Amino acid sequence: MGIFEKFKLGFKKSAENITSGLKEIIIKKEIDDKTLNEIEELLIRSDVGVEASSEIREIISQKKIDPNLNIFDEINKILTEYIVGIMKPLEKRDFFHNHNKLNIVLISGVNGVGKTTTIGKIGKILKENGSKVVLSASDTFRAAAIDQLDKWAKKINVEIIKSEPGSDPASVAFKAIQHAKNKSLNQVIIDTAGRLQNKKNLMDEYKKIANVAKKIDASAPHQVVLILDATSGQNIINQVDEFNKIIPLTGLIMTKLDGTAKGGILLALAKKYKLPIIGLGLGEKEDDFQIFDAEKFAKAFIQ
Ligand SMILES: Nc1nc2c(ncn2[C@@H]2O[C@H](COP(=O)(O)OP(=O)(O)O)[C@@H](O)[C@H]2O)c(=O)[nH]1
Ligand SMILES: [Mg+2]
Repeated sequence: MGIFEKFKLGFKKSAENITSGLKEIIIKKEIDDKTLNEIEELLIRSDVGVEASSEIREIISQKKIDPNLNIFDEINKILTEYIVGIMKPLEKRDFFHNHNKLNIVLISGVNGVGKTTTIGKIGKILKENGSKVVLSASDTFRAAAIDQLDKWAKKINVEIIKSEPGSDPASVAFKAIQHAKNKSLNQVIIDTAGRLQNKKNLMDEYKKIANVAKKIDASAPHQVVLILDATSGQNIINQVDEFNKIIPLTGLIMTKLDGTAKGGILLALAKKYKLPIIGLGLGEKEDDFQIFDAEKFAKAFIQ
């Protein structure tokens, strides 16, 4: 199965919701207020957010769809155009390009969202694109976290800088960045500990990592990427707010889209924050990752 088929399959539940919902709603040849309300409600139930849902309602009502056309197809077209219009500007393919200069990427997110796994996946793509990658095992909170990143480093065949469990995460990052400079490596990807929001000391450590990076390179961290778990529901919005407050985010990656009907939340996020979307996680394996593409997303979401 190709990655796009996997992606479509991941979105099957979300898409089926919308498709069968629309088919039930659109039974007449014209779109009246009742139908518009029902479409709006369906979209809200699919997690695309109140704002986007009401805008889509407005666009459909203004459109004066010719009753001789297939109304269902016309509405799908409007939805696709709307999604691509909002999300196309948020593509960030250059994240994966080899810029041939030191690029320090800080990976953030609460516990269990998929940070370490995602580092393995993006590290692999960066390496394939010619970057020289080093991972920084700055989640020193648990021994297992260091081992997990170590396994990924071996699997994708990149370097890793690590220290004993319980050691200072910022000093590990410092060593990783120094190592990159000494060896002319150009991508440093820093793993961090989760459960940050409600643990002040971990939040302080997170900030300290960024400050230490700045000491070596004033423009660092060049990327601050928040990892979000698609199955976390409305908590996702809080997580974006909280992390954005501490160090401004430069991009998002949403994981676990393979196991949920909640894919619509990505549109709500796009609408609310306009943060670049780097990619989507579609499973636990190294290639279960899709670099974000707005058209593909829309196609999978509407089907
Ligand atoms: N189904 C699925 N599982 C994932 C995905 N990304 C990560 N996981 C799993 O989620 C769990 C937590 O991932 P981990 O990378 O350790 O999260 P971290 O605590 O944020 O570093 C692990 O069991 C991963 O295999 C994904 O895109 N899809
Ligand atoms: Mg981890």
